[in-house]
Amino acid sequence: MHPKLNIAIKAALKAGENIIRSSKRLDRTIIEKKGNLDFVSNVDKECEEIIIETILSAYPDHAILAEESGKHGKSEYKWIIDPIDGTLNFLRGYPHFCVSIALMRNDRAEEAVIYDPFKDELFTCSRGNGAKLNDTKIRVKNQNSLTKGLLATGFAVRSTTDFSPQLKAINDCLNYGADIRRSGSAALDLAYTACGRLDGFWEFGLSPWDVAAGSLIVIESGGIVTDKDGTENYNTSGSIVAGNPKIVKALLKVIQ
Ligand code: 2AM
Ligand code: CA
Repeated sequence: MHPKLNIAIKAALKAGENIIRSSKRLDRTIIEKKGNLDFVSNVDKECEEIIIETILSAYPDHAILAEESGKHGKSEYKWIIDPIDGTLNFLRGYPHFCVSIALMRNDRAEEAVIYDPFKDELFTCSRGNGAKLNDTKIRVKNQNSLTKGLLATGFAVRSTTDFSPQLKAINDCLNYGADIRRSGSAALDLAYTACGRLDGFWEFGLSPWDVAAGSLIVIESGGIVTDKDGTENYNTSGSIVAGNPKIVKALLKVIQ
C-alpha cells in the first residue's frame, strides 16, 4: 500500500475512534452554529486536530485544507480534510456520517479515504490502483438508465432559499422511475455510488472537503464525476454529478 494512503487511513481510524467515543455522550457535545442548520461541535474540531497531527507528523511540509480550521502551509501536496461529513446527522445520533481525507498533488487527487466509524466501513483508493471497501475491490453499478435506478442527492440548506431547480430535478428523476435517497453526507453518497449501493449522486453548493476523497473513489471504481456543466471542476465549482457514464449523462440532462 502507498505510504501516504497508509497515513490517511491511520488518521481516519483515529478520528473514527474519537467519534464513536463521543457519540456515546452526545449530551456533553459543545455545539456552535455556523449558519442555518450548519453546525460545528467540539468533536469535529478534535477529530480535525487528530487528523492534521497524524498527517503532519509524517509529512511536516505538506499543506492542509480542512473544513473547520481552513488552510495551513503551502506545498504541491495538499490534504483536504472533512473530520465529520454529516455533522448534523452525528449531532442528532443519526448514524450516517464519515471522516473524509484526500491527498491532492498539484490539485489532482492522488489518495483518498472515507471512513464510516459506525459501520466500520473503510473506503480507500490510490489513483490508478482501483478502490476498495475494507479489503474488497469495489465497482460502480452497471445500471443503464435512471429507470429503476437508486439515486441520492442533497440540498444546500444553508446557502440557498430557492429549491425549485433541485425539486424539479428530483421530480424529473422520479418521473423516470428512479428512487431517491437524501442522507446528509455527500462523501458517503459518493462512496456508496462507488460500491454500487447507489447508481448515481448529484448535489449543488458543496465545498472541496465534501467531495475531494469521494470523487476519486468513484473514479477508481470505474465511474465518472463531473460538475453540473459536465466539466471536471467538481472540486471547486461546488456542484457534482457522479455515477457510471450512462447515469451521469442521464443525470446531466435532467439537471441542466
Ligand atoms: P458537513 O456535514 O461536513 O457540513 C449535506 O447535503 C452535505 O452538505 C454534507 O456533506 C454536509 O457536510 C454538506 N454541508 C453542510 N454545510 C455545508 C456548507 N456550509 N458548505 C458546503 N457543504 C456543506
Ligand atoms: Ca464536516
